[in-house]
Amino acid sequence: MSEAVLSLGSNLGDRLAHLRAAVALLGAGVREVSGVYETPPWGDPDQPPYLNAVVFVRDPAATSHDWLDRARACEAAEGRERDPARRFGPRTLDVDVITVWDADGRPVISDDPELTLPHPRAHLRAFVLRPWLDLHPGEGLPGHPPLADLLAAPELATDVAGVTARPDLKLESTA
Ligand code: PH2
Ligand code: MG
Ligand code: MG
Repeated sequence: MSEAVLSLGSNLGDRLAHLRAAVALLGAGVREVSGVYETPPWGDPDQPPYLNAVVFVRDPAATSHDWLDRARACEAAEGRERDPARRFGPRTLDVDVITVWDADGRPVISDDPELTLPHPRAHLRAFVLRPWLDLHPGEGLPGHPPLADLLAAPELATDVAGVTARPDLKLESTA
């Protein structure tokens, strides 16, 4: 069994539709979804604002790389194009594997360049940490202080202030 936290982001086209498509494509593996947040672009300021959310997923059979494959399949389905000149540039859909727990509930630690776990920049990203706080945060980001403490760090104050809840937007219909 494995469990994972995935981060969803979109800043091109119908942003909410892209995030919802990811939840639909991840299917029965999705156990919890966060609220949707409007967030200023991080890492490359010259692009539109993002919608971000976080999902908690579980699948008895999935390995860490299965989560990566599923994340990439979601991105491909939503027409994601990669611009090698802009590492943190705009995108229809980005699905990042933030952290994975194995069958024994232990965090997977990996320096595989294809899938570094936990995600090496998640602790710097209010657009990941704040939506995650909506979920049962568990132990949070392995190897780091609790989510609330990370969000309270002075270095993140500007980013945290820019993260705006969008309760008018929902990832899943409640019907
Ligand atoms: N994703 C990026 C780069 N910058 N900024 C925000 N606010 N949200 C994102 O999801 C995001 C970003 C590349 O993965
Ligand atoms: Mg990303
Ligand atoms: Mg990505």
